[in-house]
Amino acid sequence: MPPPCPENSPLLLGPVNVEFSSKESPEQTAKKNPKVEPGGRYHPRDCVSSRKVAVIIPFRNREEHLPFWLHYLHPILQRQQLDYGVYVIHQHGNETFNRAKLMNIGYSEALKDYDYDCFVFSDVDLIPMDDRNIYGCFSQPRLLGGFIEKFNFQLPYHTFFGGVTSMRKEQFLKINGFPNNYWGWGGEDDDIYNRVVYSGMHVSRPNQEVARLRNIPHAKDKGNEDNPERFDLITRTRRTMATDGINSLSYKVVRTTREPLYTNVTVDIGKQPYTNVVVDIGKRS
Ligand code: UD2
Ligand code: MN
Repeated sequence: MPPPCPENSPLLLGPVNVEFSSKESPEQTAKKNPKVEPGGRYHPRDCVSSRKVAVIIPFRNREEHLPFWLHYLHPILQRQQLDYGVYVIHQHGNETFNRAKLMNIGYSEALKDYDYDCFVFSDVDLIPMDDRNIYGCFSQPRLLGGFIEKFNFQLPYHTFFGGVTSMRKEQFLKINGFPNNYWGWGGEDDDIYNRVVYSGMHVSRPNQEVARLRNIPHAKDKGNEDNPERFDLITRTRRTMATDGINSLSYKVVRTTREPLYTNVTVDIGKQPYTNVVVDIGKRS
């Protein structure tokens, strides 16, 4: 049996040049990463990694972004000497998007494959600019993408916990996972932040030099309109987090496929149980 991997990987290169003009097909990326196994699994061959990481990506209709993510991340994750798997959790159908619920599903589905002890939750459109930003877990939940180009490489606000985050299995269970009831854009990241703090933990971040990311610019998606309930919902996390989360998760897997560079899990997550349709009756004259 090979020796344990060193505390700090000797393979790291530091800054990574990230740009979104040249397009490489996933087939070409797969050829360049021959050690990545079907389903997007990898483990170092010459040492035993102590970091068993499932990377979870919530997904729908972003076929143009995923190839960039795969192209940049696979080489980085290998240089970080992680024992990892990549899970693209694909929301089936046209109902309103639900990022946080897809993350919960990713956690559950990944654990059916392997004894992962660490979960990285990443938007499909965010790419790290330095391989010293380790996609692993730490003594506190971690914000891996604190300094993003679209926010001028500054934290957008002190309690920001969106983009790319990581949590150990115990940390994730301590907060009862993520909320399942944020349909549409926004708020779910702040709810997750609340859960972390209400559970007696705090958010750690790598330093600003290392935790810089580029975002792939995009327009707003159809089916992920701003959630008008979000301001209200995030005031209630303390009450809702015990009953809404990984302990109340329900979904149906439509299909799981092992692609060369990732595992695709297509899921039926149901739909928002009710919508706040504002009916303007107007004034009758
Ligand atoms: C911000 C946050 C993000 C999340 C979101 C609100 C940053 C850097 N990121 O991103 O973490 O909190 O606001 O929900 O501030 N997606 C699809 N298909 C869709 C819609 C979303 O695949 O139709 C996935 C995809 O992985 C995407 C992610 O969900 O990257 C977040 O959605 P977004 O990119 O529209 O939101 P954005 O950029 O405002
Ligand atoms: Mn985005």
